[in-house]
Amino acid sequence: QYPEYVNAAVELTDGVVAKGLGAQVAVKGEGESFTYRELAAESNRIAQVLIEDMGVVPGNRVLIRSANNPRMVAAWLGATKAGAVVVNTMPMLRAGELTKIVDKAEIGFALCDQRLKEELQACAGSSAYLNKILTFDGTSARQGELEARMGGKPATFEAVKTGRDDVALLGFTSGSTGAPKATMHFHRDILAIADGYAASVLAPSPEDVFIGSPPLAFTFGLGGLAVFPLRFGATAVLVEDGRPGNLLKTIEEQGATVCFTAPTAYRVMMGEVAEGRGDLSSLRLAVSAGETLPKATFDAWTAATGVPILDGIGATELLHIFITNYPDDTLPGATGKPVPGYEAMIVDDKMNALPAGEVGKLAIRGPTGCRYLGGDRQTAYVRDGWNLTGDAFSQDAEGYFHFAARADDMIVSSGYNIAGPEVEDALLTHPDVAECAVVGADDPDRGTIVQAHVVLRESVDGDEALVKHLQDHVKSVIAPYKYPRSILFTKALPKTPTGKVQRFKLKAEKAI
Ligand code: 3SK
Repeated sequence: QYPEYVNAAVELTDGVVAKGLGAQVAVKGEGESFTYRELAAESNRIAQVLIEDMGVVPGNRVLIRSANNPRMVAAWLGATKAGAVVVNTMPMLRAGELTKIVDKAEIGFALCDQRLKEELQACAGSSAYLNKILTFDGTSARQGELEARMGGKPATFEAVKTGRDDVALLGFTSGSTGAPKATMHFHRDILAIADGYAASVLAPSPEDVFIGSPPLAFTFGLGGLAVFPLRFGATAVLVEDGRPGNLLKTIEEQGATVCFTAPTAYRVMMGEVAEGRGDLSSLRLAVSAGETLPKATFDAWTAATGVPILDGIGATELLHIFITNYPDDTLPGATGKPVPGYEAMIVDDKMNALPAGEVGKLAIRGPTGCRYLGGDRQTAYVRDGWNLTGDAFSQDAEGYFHFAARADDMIVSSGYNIAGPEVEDALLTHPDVAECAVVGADDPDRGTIVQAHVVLRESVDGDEALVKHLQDHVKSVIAPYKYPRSILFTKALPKTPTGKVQRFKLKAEKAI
């Protein structure tokens, strides 16, 4: 579908200018905005600084460290135009975590928001690879080292001639163990997520205003808040503070039309709206991913806002969403059907397809399929051209896929297989429960018991009576043998920077 030579960043900037949309706002942050013409020029200047002043050659890896702001988008596009392989990193990472990434990907160059430079400098001090860091100004003041150098560069630049199959991006994923793994993505992959998922599910137009909370360093955010709006000449609104309160406020202020975030944020926002605080009526679509969207949340969101909410599942390995609900085809509680161009099947350990209704491993084949850097997980997770996502799913007779559990969220208790997320869904239907995570905990009698870590709604106190009440509630919603024999009340659940609950941390905690 793509020409032999294509540069994704050129397509997302100059390509849009060439369609006559140069004056349209491309990215809007708290301090500054760039039109498509300005974004093309900014990224051209950054590419020249990287090549001429820093010595980047095609294929070099360039790390970018920033919160979500227009400068980060320009830096990503500039490095991509320079033919570099970009590694976007989460702003909250510490030196030790950055060093693992830098060493794994042998990264020599970095562009870093100057407000975040200390941890990166500490990382450079202990890394054999990283030796050239240029800081930029993530605010609108243009006071960074990068901006000073950009001043001397022309606005035009002929991007490095990259092949459609040249690696453009390394997406890092921490998995459940914390050891980072990198997935490699080509220039064509970046375009394919927009031309596949976004075109067929979201149908964006230049009138759209995209917003959301996931960091651009997470490919969920990079797709939803940069690639998709830019591919269609729409506007991306970037917030550095992606917490639900600020997201809700900015949606209203900016008249956002498409939102990307996780179920937890949708729960908080719908609670505010239901109580008359905040207005989400500008939204035409809400995309939910990162965690499965429980039917209880789907129903409550729909009742409170009336905005279509589309659950989907993606993976850094496949760059973006590959199974989704559609605006005209949504089954509440299900993850949906494959995105056009992708195939999905449920398999056993030997890659045999399983019949409808049976829970097995989810295997995906499609245009953005993954190659792991260093081949670490290639043999175990990429089989016969299919990516094994590490999730347990089933497919029903109508073709909808249903999430059962992360493979490591299956709890075997007294010989019963219990999917932790199913117990979570049951708990979430109780009005006192704000959030919860269910794990297996060691038990001398049963081997393992179902243990729920529960965050209660404000003003509700957790005591023994409530434990019993919640247990009875679960027994009334799902098969009683699945009820959580242990319930622990907590103020907050441990989460990754991308908002996923770290169940492995809860497993390490002791039951009371
Ligand atoms: O579902 C996810 O967690 C995901 C991961 C990477 C990219 C996109 C998505 C939705």
